[in-house]
Amino acid sequence: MRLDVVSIFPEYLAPLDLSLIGRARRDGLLALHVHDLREFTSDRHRTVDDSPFGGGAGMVMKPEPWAAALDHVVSDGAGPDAAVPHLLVPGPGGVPFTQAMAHRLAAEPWLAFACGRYEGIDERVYEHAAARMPVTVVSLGDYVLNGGEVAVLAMVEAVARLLPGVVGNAASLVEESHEGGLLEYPVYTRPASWADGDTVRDVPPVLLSGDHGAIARWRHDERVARTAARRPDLVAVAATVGGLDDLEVTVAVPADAPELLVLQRACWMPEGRVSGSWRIPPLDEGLDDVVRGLGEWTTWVVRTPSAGGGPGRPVGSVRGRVRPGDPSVWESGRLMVAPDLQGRGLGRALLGLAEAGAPDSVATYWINTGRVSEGNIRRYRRAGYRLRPGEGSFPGSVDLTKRRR
Ligand code: JD8
Repeated sequence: MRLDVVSIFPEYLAPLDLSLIGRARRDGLLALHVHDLREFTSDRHRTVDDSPFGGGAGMVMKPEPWAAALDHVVSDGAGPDAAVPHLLVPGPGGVPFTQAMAHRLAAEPWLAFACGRYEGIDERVYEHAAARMPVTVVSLGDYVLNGGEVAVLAMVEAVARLLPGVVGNAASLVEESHEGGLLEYPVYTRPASWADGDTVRDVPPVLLSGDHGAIARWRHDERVARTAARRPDLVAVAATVGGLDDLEVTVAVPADAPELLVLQRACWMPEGRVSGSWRIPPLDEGLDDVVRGLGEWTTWVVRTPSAGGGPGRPVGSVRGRVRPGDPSVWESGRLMVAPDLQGRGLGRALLGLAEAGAPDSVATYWINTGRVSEGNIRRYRRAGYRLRPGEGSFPGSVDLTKRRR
């Protein structure tokens, strides 16, 4: 990959000589060219800025030096891999930079970055560039910096570390935050028992157990809990389903159990009727069973927007877990949508939410429903599940499985 950066402070990019990115450049895994915008000025004061038309505070970066600099980058880098670069211009008003964007950019042969300063770059420079190459205005986050250099440092590192061979063990790229929608799990190293002054701090015993299945489950549960606590927005995937705007998704806690029990009984009543038996677990269970279930499964509850400070109405729920004893299987269950809100796609979104919580050890998704629940069976088939032959895991039920892509 080739990277070009244009800035009036080229020394700002010096940190990219260091560490993994520095070594990757020396190993030829990527070629980084930093250009000083002032090289492309034509006056003896090497002027790059001027006062803004229409008045206002600060200065604006002039178009001519930028056009000359970008044209130089294009002529200097054009080659068999790419005729023009993808130009990325950092700006507080840009599209958010994300891990997903980093992956997309890492797949491109040539990126160029234009670091603005002052109040920004004359808007006609964006038009000049867009007439020659793809241009994306991108923001590092919802706060204001003094220029684009810091954003470029972060974006170059986030993209370059995804290039083959840059990060020694690629496996460590997998279970990171923002890969797979969950934040990372807590990490520990020696000593297993740390005497921190007069406080002894021990590593969670499961990590010393050698039981990789249990360790995978613990790490997954830590990721879900941490994500729910710190970034509930990351689990709000079902936010806008069938006209149900701004639904709030949280990981259920014991306080949710009474409402979940009500929803559960309401949702399984039809299945009880068609199966001719009320003795099915969701209808048989009491409040204690629901609370115990919250301890054995990760359960998500979807509520309408909280009005007047109190929690909104629970309109759906689903739970998921790694199958005890087999970390390659992810079990989803208790998929429920309030009867008056069924048929809007919330069930499908909830199933996706549960599947998204599966740790990397999982290769197969599993779900179970009543043998006579044609509606559920049809829905799960549409979601890619296959009916397993024979009796399901519970009397009168069927199992369905789906291989993880
Ligand atoms: C590029 C000039 C400063 C911005 C007047 C302060 C990105 N997430 C981000 N926050 N800020 C930037 C950013 C700020 C920049 C430039 C990026 C070029 N400035 C300007 C407008 C208000 N000053 C950024 N990515």
